[in-house]
Amino acid sequence: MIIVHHLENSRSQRVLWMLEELALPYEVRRYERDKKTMLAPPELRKVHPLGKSPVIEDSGDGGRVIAETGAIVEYLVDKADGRLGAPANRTAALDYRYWLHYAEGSLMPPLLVTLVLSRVPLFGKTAQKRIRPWIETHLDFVEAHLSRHQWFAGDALTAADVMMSFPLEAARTRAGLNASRPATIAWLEKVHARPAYQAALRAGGLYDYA
Ligand SMILES: N[C@@H](CCC(=O)N[C@@H](CS)C(=O)NCC(=O)O)C(=O)O
Repeated sequence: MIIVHHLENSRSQRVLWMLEELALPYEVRRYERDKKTMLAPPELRKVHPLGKSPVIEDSGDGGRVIAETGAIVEYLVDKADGRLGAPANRTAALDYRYWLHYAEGSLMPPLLVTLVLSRVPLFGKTAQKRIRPWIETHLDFVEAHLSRHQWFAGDALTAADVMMSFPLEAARTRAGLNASRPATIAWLEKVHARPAYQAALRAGGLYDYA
């Protein structure tokens, strides 16, 4: 059995979606954010030293603890004998690897900076304007890819799509992603319509991005 240490309204939602798609049994331990700071509660540090979410614990693997969404998602692909993993086609497999890393490695950082700046009085708004063009470049890049491909890594859903869901949801909620990028919006709608995605939302509780 896999225990998911899940923080409300967070990146961790992707792990629940992944588990639902793979139909692997899991249990959710929910954590609430501090209402003022929005940080995770200190209990999460007992699970992993960084005190962030997601973290999973796998009793089927001696209680092994895995942190970092990308590492968790790859762990689950292995556990499911490769389902939702890299496609056989070489180009699609390289796309798979690229987008899997791009989600947290390239797209999330400017989105996180803009979120943090939105909470900084006065100087925050001006600084946010400097970041905006970077985000626009990223969103154009994603739109160009999705206007040529059904999914991030070819013609079927993979873990790369799961990884890309949170940054694109966050971009839609707080960084101006809208109908002017129709392929990306269509992809988000297709994701949100999946029964496994909906089941994950029910399992996770509060989530403002879907
Ligand atoms: N790159 C890491 C980021 C983990 C992370 O920052 N998680 C956020 C949730 S969106 C968190 O736990 N924030 C609460 C905090 O920093 O206290 C991952 O994808 O797992």
